[in-house]
Amino acid sequence: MNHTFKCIDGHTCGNPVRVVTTGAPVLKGRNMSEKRAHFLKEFDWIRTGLMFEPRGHDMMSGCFFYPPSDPENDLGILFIETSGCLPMCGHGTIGAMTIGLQEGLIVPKTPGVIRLETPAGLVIVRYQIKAGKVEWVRFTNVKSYLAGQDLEVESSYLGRLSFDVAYGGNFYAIFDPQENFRGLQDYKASELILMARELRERINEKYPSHFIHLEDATIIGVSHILWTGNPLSEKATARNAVFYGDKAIDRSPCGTGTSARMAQWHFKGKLKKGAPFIHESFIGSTFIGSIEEETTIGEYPAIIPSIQGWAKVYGYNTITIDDEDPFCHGFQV
Ligand code: PYC
Repeated sequence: MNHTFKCIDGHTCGNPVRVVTTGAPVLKGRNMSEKRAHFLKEFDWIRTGLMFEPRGHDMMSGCFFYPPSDPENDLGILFIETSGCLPMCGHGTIGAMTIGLQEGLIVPKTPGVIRLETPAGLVIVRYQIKAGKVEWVRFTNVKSYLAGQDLEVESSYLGRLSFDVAYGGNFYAIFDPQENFRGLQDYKASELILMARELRERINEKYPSHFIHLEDATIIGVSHILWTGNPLSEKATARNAVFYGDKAIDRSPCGTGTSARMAQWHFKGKLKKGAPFIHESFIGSTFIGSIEEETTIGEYPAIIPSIQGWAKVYGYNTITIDDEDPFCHGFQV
């Protein structure tokens, strides 16, 4: 049997976004978090088929749109990635909203504002369109907070390392320059990937129940490693390289990673509400972050960050997953 998916492909600041416009499975659940759980249980073959080789690649990332659970909102989104279905994806949000608006898939109830239901919670999106093209997208993310600091882990490549953990829609272990790690500028992407994969495993082994979202216990564990280092441009506030999936370094500055890092900086007194945080990616593309609100989550201080970036549409794709193809569900090497 053939399963056909129409897709519109684009990229956000260099990182891919594949919006799948047909073939979304019917999902049960009262919100996108429950729908995500249903998708992972019964339909994960669609994700692996569309994201992994030979139809995707190590960095591939995409989404499906769903009707909103709350009629006040515009739509729901399910992120599909090589790493699973993330609760929230920043570059995915910027790319998907750009594609959705430009291609007429999204018509917001209030022009200029999209109320987007994500598995991690409600995200408010603003945008600017000029001559039929979306110039920028800015989204106000879920509450972001510092979840752990000055923790230690042993790397077989670098030795003992200290790190912080922050949440910005996913949990990030943040490695800042220190004695055994001089900064991401000293390494190739392939080296950062190799070292990060081991660190993620060791952190989740060493701290098995430390990183559980304070309001949603389905979000659990460090899923991403964020390396920091010297910016390439004088205009940037900071630079990062985010490791996700098994072999990916985000080409964009990573929206949830930027949110997590802003929460870390805010907690340490390095970033004030309203100050621009220009975050540079591994390839030099930038997002503009800002703290919109200071708030709390449980008893912890938290921020509500906004992230602004741009995306481009580049392709229209009809992808078939044929049950008789031995690689119909994709593969990873
Ligand atoms: O932009 O939030 C993001 C993201 C997560 C993984 C890749 N990009």
